[in-house]
Amino acid sequence: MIKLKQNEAFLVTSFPNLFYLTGYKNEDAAALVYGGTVYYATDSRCATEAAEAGKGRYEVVPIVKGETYIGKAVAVLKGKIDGKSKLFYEEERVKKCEYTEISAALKAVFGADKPKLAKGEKLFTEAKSVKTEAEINNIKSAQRITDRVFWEITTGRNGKGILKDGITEKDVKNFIDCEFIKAGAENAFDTIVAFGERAALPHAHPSDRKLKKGDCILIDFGAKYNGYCSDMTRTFVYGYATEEFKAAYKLVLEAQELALKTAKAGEKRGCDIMNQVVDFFKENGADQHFTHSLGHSLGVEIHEKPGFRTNDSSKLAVNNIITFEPGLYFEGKFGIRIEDMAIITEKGTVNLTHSPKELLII
Ligand SMILES: [Mn+2]
Repeated sequence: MIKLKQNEAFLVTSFPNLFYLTGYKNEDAAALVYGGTVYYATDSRCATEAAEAGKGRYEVVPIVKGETYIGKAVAVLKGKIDGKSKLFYEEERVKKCEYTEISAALKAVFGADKPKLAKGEKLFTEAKSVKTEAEINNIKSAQRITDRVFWEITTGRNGKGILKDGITEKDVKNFIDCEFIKAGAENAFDTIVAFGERAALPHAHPSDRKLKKGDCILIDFGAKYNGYCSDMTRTFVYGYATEEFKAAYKLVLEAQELALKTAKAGEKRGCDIMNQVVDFFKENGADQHFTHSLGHSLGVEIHEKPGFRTNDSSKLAVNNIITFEPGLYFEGKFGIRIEDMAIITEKGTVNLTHSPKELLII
């Protein structure tokens, strides 16, 4: 939960942060955090259900005709704070028209003695980066579903999985997305399935490309469970693997294991872990094929902070959950990415991803 001082309040308008605060899924709302209470302004379509769901967690303030979510949430503050106080808002998410509406609402409620608007995004970023036990359990459940779907694809009850000559990237994507729904989950993001040379495009959109012997198969996917994301990538081969592919695969796996071994809470920064992997690829003459960052935090959103990026100097903390996803991409030939999620601890990392990583040949 975000931490505020006594004379501070926070107006929340973005869906991810509303969900983070309330655990209730609804885009048409605004929330006001003040004095340890979350006031949730929504309309009559959701007010009854939201009040039921929010017992003990937030208080619903229903809007009536002519009122707005923002106006109603700001009005909660009347008589509570004044011109010496701060009202935080989400400066990285609020649209210009919403900012104008917030300013107008403050003026309407407080007149000249209105609280100052202040940038508050960092309060959410920091709070969300440290996962609670309940959040960790949701992410673990999401990953369990993802691991199971990977098993269905590659092995399944018949021991052969679903892959065969002529199956398309779209077919595999559809299979994954249906399995998520059957498991009571949804997609954390758009599933990526890429065969052969298309795997050299790190974020390929699934196409009608048919599977043939000698293709690599790159699948980047994740279930979302109770609103919490998982994220995993596996690359394997259909039929046979070339020596070139095997060597590159070994390098990606070694890079990932190196990062998983090095990351821990305390002095290590996101950029340190990223740079270490870049250096490792450099020593092996492959750094020009590693074209993206090494990883990102995730939770109610698929991309959160901190991350393993050259420009992220934030220190890793206990109960961050971050992906470790090095990749090497060879245009016109193949691409390889291996992605796990791990919890950061004082001693190191605890991997939440359990699908096998030794090179799989199907
Ligand atoms: Mn990822």
